Order: sequence, then structure tokens, then C-alpha cells
Amino acid sequence: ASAVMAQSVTPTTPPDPPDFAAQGEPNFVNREEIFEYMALDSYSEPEWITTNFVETGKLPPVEERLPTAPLVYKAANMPDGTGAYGDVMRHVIGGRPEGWNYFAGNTQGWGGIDIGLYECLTRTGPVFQINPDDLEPLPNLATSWDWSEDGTQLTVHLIEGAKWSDGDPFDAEDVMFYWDNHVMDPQVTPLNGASPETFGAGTTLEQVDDYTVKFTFQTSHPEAVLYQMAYGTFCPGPSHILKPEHPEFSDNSYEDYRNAFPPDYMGFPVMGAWVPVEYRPDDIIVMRRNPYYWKVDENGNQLPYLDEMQYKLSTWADRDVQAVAGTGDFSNLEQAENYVEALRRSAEDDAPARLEFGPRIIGYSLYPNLSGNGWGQPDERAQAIRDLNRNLDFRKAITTAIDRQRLGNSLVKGPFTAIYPGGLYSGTSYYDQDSTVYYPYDLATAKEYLKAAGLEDTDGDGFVNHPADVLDGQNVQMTLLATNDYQTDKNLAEGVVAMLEELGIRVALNTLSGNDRDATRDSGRYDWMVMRNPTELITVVQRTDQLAPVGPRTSFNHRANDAGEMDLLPFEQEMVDLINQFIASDDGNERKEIMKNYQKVRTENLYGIGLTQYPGALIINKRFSNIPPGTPIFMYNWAEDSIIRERVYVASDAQKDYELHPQTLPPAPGGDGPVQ
Ligand code: BQZ
Ligand code: CA
Repeated sequence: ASAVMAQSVTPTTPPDPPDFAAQGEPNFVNREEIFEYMALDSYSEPEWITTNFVETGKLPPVEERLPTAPLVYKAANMPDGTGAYGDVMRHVIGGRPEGWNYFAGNTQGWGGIDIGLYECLTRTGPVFQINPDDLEPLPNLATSWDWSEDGTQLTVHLIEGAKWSDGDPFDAEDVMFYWDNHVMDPQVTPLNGASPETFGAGTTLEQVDDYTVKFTFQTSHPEAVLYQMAYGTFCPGPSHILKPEHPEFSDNSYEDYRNAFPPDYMGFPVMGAWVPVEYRPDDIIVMRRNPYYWKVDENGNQLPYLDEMQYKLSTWADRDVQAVAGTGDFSNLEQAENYVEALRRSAEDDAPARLEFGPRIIGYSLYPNLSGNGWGQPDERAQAIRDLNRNLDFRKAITTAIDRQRLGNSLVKGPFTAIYPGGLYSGTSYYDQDSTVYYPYDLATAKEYLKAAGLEDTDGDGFVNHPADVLDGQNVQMTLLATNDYQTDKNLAEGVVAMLEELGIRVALNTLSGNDRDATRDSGRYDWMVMRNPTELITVVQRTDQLAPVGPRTSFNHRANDAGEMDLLPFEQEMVDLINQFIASDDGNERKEIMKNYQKVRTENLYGIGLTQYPGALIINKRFSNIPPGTPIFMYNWAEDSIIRERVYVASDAQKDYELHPQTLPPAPGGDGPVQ
């Protein structure tokens, strides 16, 4: 191909992004400044709980519901100090719940529901404000951990005496049940995809005693596992409720298990601060405070401060609109189409919400399905596309046909969007511009790449054909998967279809609801897809395993066939080796070098094709206190985690009448609704 290409535009490094300063600066601290675990002299709770529940014998006193040494948030680290009880955070979400069995793969509709319900061994959302020298996940259900001398074993100490929201003890049994019967069970995939490879292939976990478990690794000091112990890959479920439904302990099928706790099952036991008490389809999910929550403030007040959480079941775009208007309380402003209007309204003096932009960490990529091995049972047409996807010239043709400037401007004009070639984002800590290969837009060059891939328009209808021996030389016909839950996903997908049409490739859009998109994606039934990027492209250290197809079910765009066979391309194997090296290394400089290499291999070979990257803004109603300055909407986790909702409060004189079920608590598991 090189002779034909002599006159073409050649790959280069990406241009510098336009200046866009983040508005808030985090207040950087060490982890121990945020909280510690300790027993206090006395504890308190909202008065109505003592009066209506404890004094009537319905609940034990608060000190008996708390662990021996609860997690104690320090007042000095609270932006506005200790708070007052009451009020609600009114979320608006675009997702819909499948059920409460997160551990077997149910979504609850996203938007912070699962993040709030299922607490994890460690916690990473708030880590955006940790000093670089102390950068490590925060303890959570795991209060501490020690490495063996050779670094191949990690002993994890669990919080002692904490209870699920129905009063059942939380202990190592819950942790082992999650591990043995979910992570290690090939027939179960927890919602965020935890698998054996997530923790390093060959890793084992054993119970030491009621509050201690021990990991054994194949490598020394795999620090990444501390990040994998955070949301969403190590959040254990209530074994006392789940176990009787699991196929290993019952006559249930795996499908039965997944569906055993539908959305109308109330009082599902959680370790999180609020428990589901009401569900109305396409309307609302309401949660009330967990009377057994295991975190307190320095004065011994049991958290959370907020008595209720609401999730209105609407659309993601409506989340922005309602947060700005003050009828909702929170939004991750992430759909660039809404920026101008949201900024305008938030700048007005009487604006009910504040809006703060962070770094450019919302990004989208176009992913080819790279499995040539039958994943997702492709028909003849789809298999021909998979074969093309595995051809570098074809991927080069696609990327060179994408006009990223035009695509970004079609979402929002101004300095927001930047050219994104793919891979790690510029502006993040492991990014290296010189290691980033960028194929600039040039239609003529793109067409030459197509020719090099063997594709020409043989019948002159404007669309390229397969070679005569493939599908009888028909026009190339591809599908593009995207979710229609977000305007941005739809707009970008439509933009890609239009640009590929200019290239001479016919693309049929397949836009689905988020849940259907996830199912279609995870079963491999697509040719190409447009997807918002996950966290590992920002932080690298969180979900590192997702950066390459290291396991049979790790990657979104290359998985094993039914026989478990993978067919990695040589460059993918290189990526896998680099990622495994990165995970095994605890040398900072070496890790930097590995990631430079990774970025080069990934962007040069177009594992994913970058589309655009832009900043997001946190919108939050002004009546809330304790929102940490400079909270990014997405980094180690979404802002719903990073703002530490259990510590957020509304000052007494700012409280509103928004509670739907005041002075009630969650029912027993499977009960009817809130109880008085
Ligand atoms: C944030 C987030 C909290 C999932 C989801 C949703 C799913 C994906 C992703 C985001 C939503 C919001 O994102 O857009 O701002 O509130 O929930 O979980 O896009 O379809 O599968 O990964 O987190
Ligand atoms: Ca044709």
C-alpha cells in the first residue's frame, strides 16, 4: 500500500486541546485526614427513631446497631462541618431497574443507585482529592490490609460488628459467598463485570476468621487489587438473603437467581446508607435511611444526615433540566448539547443550583468488534465485517474518515470539545502526547486505505463492495450499536454514520435503551459501537484489566467464543502483555514507560477509535452542604460516590418539605413499604 499512499496525509501526534480551565480546585489531603475507625463515648440518631422505634421495642438502641469501631468522619475534613438530620436528595435518572441482584448482573438504573446501595471493600470515588504521595484507595468495609513479606499475599481485615440494613451481621461469609459464587462462578457476571482476571489470573481468596480474608496472588505486590476491591468489582451482597436462591444451594437456574429480587422487592438488605422502600415503574424509586448504617460523624451522630433518597425515573437529559431548574437536586452535566443552556441559567443570581466544570474527562470512542472467532454468532455478513475489522488498513480508513472537529462542534460550539484520537486522555497523569498516534481527517487518504483493505466500489453506486469472493461482492453493509438513552450517544453515532457514508460505507444504526445496549454489547451482537469511555482511560489504576482483553470476558470489544477460545491480534497480545506488566509492577517510572508503550500500540493500531473529549460539570442544588470543592463528575468513580453522600446535609434553616415518607424506616426484606 505504501506506493499508493505517497501523497497522503500521514499519522502524527494530536494537536494541543484548546484551553479550558477547571473551575474548582480540590483541597488535597491524606487519606487519614478524612476518617478513622474508632469507638466513641456515645452515639445519637434522629430523635424520631429513638422515640418511635427504639422506645417501642422495634429496634435495638443505636449503640447496639453500630459496629465496635464505626467509621468516623472527621469534622475538620468536612467542607461545612458536622450536619443536621433531615431532607432528601432528589435524583433524576434515565436508566430503569432490572432488580436488586447487582451481584448476578441486575442494573438498578444507574445514576448513583447501585453506588449508594452496595458498599465495597475499599472506596475510590473521593480519592480525587488525595495527595499524590498518599494515593491509594480508602478503606471502607475493609478497614486495613497487610502484605506478606514477599508480596504474594494480602490479608484483609473487615469491619467488626457491622450489620446489614435488616440487622443481620456482615462478615467474611458475605465476602466469600461473593467471591466463590459470583466472581469465580463462570455462569455469573456481576453488574460491573468482576471476573477472576479482574483480580489477576490465578488469584485465590480464603477465609481466615469471621472478619479476615486472605488473597494469594501469582505475582508480587499487585497493588491494583486494592482498586478492584472498590466499586464496582468488590461490593459483596447479603449472603443470608442471596444464598438460598443461588443455583448451588437451590433448584433455581442462573436466570432464576438473577431475577430473584425484582424491582418491587422492598427492603433488600444493603450496607449502604439508604434502603429501597418504594418503587413505581417509570415514576420513582424511594429509599429511606438505613438504621444499621455503620458510619458516624465525630460527635457520634449516626449517618447519613439525609433521611431519604429519591430517584425519579425519567431521562438523562431531564436530569440536567431539573437540576438547573431546581426541581431535581443533582446532575452530572455530561451531554454537551445541554451546556449552553445550563450555563446560562446557572449564571443567573436566583439560580437554584451551582454548576462547576472539571477537567476534560468525558470522552467517546468508536469500537470495532475484533472477535473473529464467532463471539455473538455472527452471520455471513457480520463475519465478513469482523474480518475487515481485524484488518489495520480498514480501521485506518475508518479513523481517517472521521472529522473530529466537525463532530465536536456538532455537539457544542466553543472551547469545550477537543480532538480525541483514542486511548488515554490528554490532561490525565499517564498521558504522553509523543506516544499518541493520531490519524488526521482526510477523505482522500481514507479512501486509499479502503483500497488497501481490498474494498472498491465495483458497481458504481457510491458504496464500496466486498471483493468478488466475499458475499458475492455485495456492498459492504455495517451496523453501528449505540444507546438512545443519551442525546450525545445518538448524535455522535449519527455523525459517524454520515461520515462513513461520505467514505462510501453504508452503516445501519442500531440504537437501543441502555439496558438492551449493554446486553447486545456483552453478547457480542454488533459490528461497531459508539460508547462513552469508562474510568480506566482517565485513571489507568482503576480497572486496569479493562485496558486490554486480558481475559476471555474482560473486554467490551473482544471476547471468547462459546468454546472459550480467544483470537487476539498480535497488537492486542502486545497490549495484554503490557497491561499485565503494568499490573505486576510497583515501580513508578517503569509504570510510566509501560503506559507510553501501551498508548502507542493502542492508538497506532486503533483498538478503539477516539471521537471527542470534553469537560463535565457537577450541578448540585445550593441548599446542600459538605460538597467537596473541585469534585469531578467522573474520575475514579462517578460524583455520586465522590461527594460522599452520607456526609452531605441540608442546614436546618434551608430544609424543604420534600420527603415522601417522613419518619419511616425500611421494611423487613420483601416487606410492603416504609414502616412507622
Ligand atoms: C452517572 C452514572 C452512575 C454505566 C451509566 C450509564 C450506563 C452505563 C454508566 C452518569 C449513568 C450516568 O451512567 O450517565 O452520569 O450518574 O450513571 O452510575 O451510562 O448505561 O452502563 O457504565 O455508569
Ligand atoms: Ca457499490
